[in-house]
Amino acid sequence: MSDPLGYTRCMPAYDNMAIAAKLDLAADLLEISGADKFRFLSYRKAANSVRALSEQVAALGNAGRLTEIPGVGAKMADNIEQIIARGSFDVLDDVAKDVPPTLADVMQVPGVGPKRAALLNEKLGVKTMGDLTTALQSGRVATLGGFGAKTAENIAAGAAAFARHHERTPIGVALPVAEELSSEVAAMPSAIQVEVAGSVRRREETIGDIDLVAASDDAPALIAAFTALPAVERVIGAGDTKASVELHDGLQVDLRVVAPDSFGAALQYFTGNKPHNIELRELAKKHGLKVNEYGLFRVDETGAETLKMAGKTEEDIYAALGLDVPPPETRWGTGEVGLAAAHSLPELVTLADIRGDLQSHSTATDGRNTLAENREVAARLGYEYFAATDHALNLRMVGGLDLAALERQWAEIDELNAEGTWPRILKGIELNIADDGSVDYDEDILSRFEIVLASLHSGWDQDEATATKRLLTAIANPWVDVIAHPTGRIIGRRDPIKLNMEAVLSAAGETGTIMEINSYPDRLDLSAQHIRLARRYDVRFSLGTDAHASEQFNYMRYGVAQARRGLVMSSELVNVHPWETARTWLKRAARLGWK
Ligand code: DGT
Ligand code: CA
Ligand code: CA
Ligand code: ZN
Repeated sequence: MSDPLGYTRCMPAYDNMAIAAKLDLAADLLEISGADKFRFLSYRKAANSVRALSEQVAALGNAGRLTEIPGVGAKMADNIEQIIARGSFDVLDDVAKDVPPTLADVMQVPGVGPKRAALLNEKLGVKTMGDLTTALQSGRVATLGGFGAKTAENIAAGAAAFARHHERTPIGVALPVAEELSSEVAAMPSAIQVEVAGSVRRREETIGDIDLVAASDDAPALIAAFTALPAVERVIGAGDTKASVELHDGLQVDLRVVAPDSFGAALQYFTGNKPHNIELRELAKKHGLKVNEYGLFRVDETGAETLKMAGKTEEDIYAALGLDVPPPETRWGTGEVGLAAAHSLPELVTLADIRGDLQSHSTATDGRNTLAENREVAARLGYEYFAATDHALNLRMVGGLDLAALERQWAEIDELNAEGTWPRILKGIELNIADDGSVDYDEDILSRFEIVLASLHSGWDQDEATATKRLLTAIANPWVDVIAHPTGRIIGRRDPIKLNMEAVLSAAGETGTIMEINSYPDRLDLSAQHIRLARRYDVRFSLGTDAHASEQFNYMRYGVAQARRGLVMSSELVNVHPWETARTWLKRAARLGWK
């Protein structure tokens, strides 16, 4: 898909982190191969210097200045030049002929290490983490000379931990943890200011690790208090200004502490993402400035910092570069910096704009709470309305509603709505889109709902042409107002159904079929990329939590974040309007004379 903002960015294919990773990989493989200690340590040392560098190594390489990097001599400079040019270098290629690169992962497993990785490879043919798991399960690891049952048990525990840490964590798990930790750190006497940064602040769908940024006049005290928090299982590393810890649940958290006059710079830097930061750095350079985690500086011709121009707040950093502040959710490095420079960033939807939730389930099907209980939570959230969208007839396993059950629910809703001041409950339904694109009820029933959602609940293996035709049929149905969780994906568990999204979204735009942004944190469906695509076809959106329990009405903030990542303005969302207006956006409005 081309860049939706028509703005192309420019970043080196091998930035500092990528270069460092290649050097580290060579070090690991050399160590497994039994190479001389000085030899593999020299690669690790160079990797660390490259990572610590605030300038782009690739730019230094172009200027022939690589040997200025600490720990980088002529030979290492040649290696780095090769990485910049082709992504690898001769030494790495040579050692990789003898040692499979995937053994570097195996070596990292607690209880394995370089010597055992080599043995497992030589004796049992273990090359990958998968091989290790298989070998552990077969009992062959325990019988290997010098290992034994106890060692095998340790390695199995290590492998499980390794797998946990290398999986990404859903935002719905990471965000509450990050917020909780952030407030715990903020309450420490040595903390002046604390914010969540990194991918959590950008509200990515999944999170590698949590990043916290703090301002303090006594960084060592704050680091000590942080690493002593009860949630901490293990301190991975701690210095005077930075600590990495693993929590009991396996989540990893990085805390960076800076002086108060660098807080905004650090927050900006550690929020990222990396391409966004690289664009800022390039922009600063053009102005003869330098931006890093300590501030924005004027530099002289040798590159030395001469004057600090900003650092205390994030706004100051952007303003000094002539930029508006792009919302963290949009910091992708795909055009938002250009919009910020032109003062034309879109006014994105906020949680406060939302007047109602357009997907929820109750005890009538597979929800845990009654309509009245759901309504209590909706009231607490300040909503004017919410749609009761229980499952339709053909979803048999959850007791999809037949006409008699519908009539009962409608009577209950009428009674509840007659009580007055509460949020209004809308008579909705979540239809099933059958394999041929048809839905559960006839027109005489479909016309009686106030809002109708339709979604896929089966047929995940269909090929793209079949699945696309199926969805297009539902979109063409005049009684289908909203397509709910359009791709059916479950993050980390089920891939999206294969669809020609251009065809689906253009049809949605043409027919006025609303596309849901499902706010359930392991769905987040549409994806931000698909939302950006949909906006080009003038598609309108609805936000629904798909709550299956009343407290899940609180998931709305994940959907709002996803909408913001998709650059959605509140004018594009149906449920920012009072119901009297919102309902006129529905396809059925024309047939039912709603104006
Ligand atoms: P994650 O943890 O994989 O979900 O993603 P992030 O974005 O939180 O990545 P992380 O934790 O490695 O680093 C946090 C932020 O710090 C990142 O978004 C941008 C910044 N950062 C880290 N390393 C570099 C770097 O080498 N260059 C630049 N420009 N920024 C970096
Ligand atoms: Ca992170
Ligand atoms: Ca991190
Ligand atoms: Zn359900």
